[in-house]
Amino acid sequence: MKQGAAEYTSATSEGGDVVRYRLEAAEIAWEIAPGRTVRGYGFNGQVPGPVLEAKQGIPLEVEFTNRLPEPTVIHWHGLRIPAAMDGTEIVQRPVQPGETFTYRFTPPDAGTFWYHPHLNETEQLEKGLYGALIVRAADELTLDGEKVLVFDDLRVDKKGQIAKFGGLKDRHNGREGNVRLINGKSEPELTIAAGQIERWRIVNASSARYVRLSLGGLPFRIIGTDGGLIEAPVTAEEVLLPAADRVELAVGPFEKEGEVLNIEDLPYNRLAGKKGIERFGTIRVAPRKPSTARVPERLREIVPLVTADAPVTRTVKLGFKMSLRRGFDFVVNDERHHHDQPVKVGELQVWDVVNATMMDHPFHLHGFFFQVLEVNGKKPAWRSLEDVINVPPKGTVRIAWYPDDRPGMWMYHCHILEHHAAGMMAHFEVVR
Ligand SMILES: [Cu+2]
Repeated sequence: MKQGAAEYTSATSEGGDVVRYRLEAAEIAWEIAPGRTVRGYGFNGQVPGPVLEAKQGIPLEVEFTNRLPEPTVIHWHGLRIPAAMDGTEIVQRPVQPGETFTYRFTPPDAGTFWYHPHLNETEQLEKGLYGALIVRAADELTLDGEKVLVFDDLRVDKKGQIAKFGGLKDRHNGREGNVRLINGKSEPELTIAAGQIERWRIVNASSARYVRLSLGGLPFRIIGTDGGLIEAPVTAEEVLLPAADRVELAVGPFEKEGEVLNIEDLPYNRLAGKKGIERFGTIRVAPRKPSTARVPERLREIVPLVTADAPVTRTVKLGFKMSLRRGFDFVVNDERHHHDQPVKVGELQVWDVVNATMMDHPFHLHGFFFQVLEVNGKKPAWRSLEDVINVPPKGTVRIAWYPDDRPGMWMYHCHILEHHAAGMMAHFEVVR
């Protein structure tokens, strides 16, 4: 599962260390399985793009060159960085074919993030433009090993190529695939030594698929989500990853050497077509090795943003609307590509995200973490920092977030890429 290294330098400049990468997007022959190649897009010739390793509080520079036949921009999903570096079409002119743009920012939080285009996403991500970005803390929790696993699904047609977009049906349901990939490969085998515990950083880069992840039905410990570590490990046998979501797990120890476990996506009905159990890959338990890993009982403290029943400052309604021209639209507050009210720096936000439709939508806020206060009136079992949360059909999720001093244009949207494209998005300004 080794991913090719990006060009990487950690150079010393006047202000101290800078981590530098060079990324190039181009058309590639993407080998999804031995002897099975599709025409796709890649960063530095590979899918996923290289794992970018940044350091918390140390500037990161990514010199991006677009060698695609179409414009693009690169969004740094989950990073709390200045608006101008968010990599969307509202904060920068798209990078045209042949052009180079350098992103510069200092990642403030340790965790598992990802990068992907924010233009023509339904095509560019499907073709393979995505990669993980790890921000490491100086005092990182290290276990016996680490894996970065980017999940995706791809719809391959009878000719063995990436299928053409499925029109209104895909626009409605979101495009799900018939080939399931981990790190760009169809159903790979991962290995972990018996007796060891590893830190697995997982990103769901699918266009629309919700991955209800199971590792052979055996328990694992959830240790982190979108915004880094949670307060204490949570033992679970499955975890739901809506499109664009991340989770960090402490996996193992497994006891039986030679055992093969399925990495599965369990049935989940997001009311856009049911699926059964589908396999993403396997885990082979390798010969036993000694373990020095210890998963602490306390991982971190997350100070609650809201202590009492804070008043709701905004309602965001995710909706569906018939349209004479387009058949239907997905909307926010009854509007496609909604222009929402500004938010003032320093003013606590409590938002009710209301899903007025009959299907799930993964709500994503750019550039800021939120805390989930309630899902359908119920407090979540544990506290976390998130930038993606599933809003169940006809349900309401109450979130709280704090606009720190990063004025500029920001967005929120449904991260089912087809719904975003069909209008379920909004932009708003953070003002001083
Ligand atoms: Cu949606």
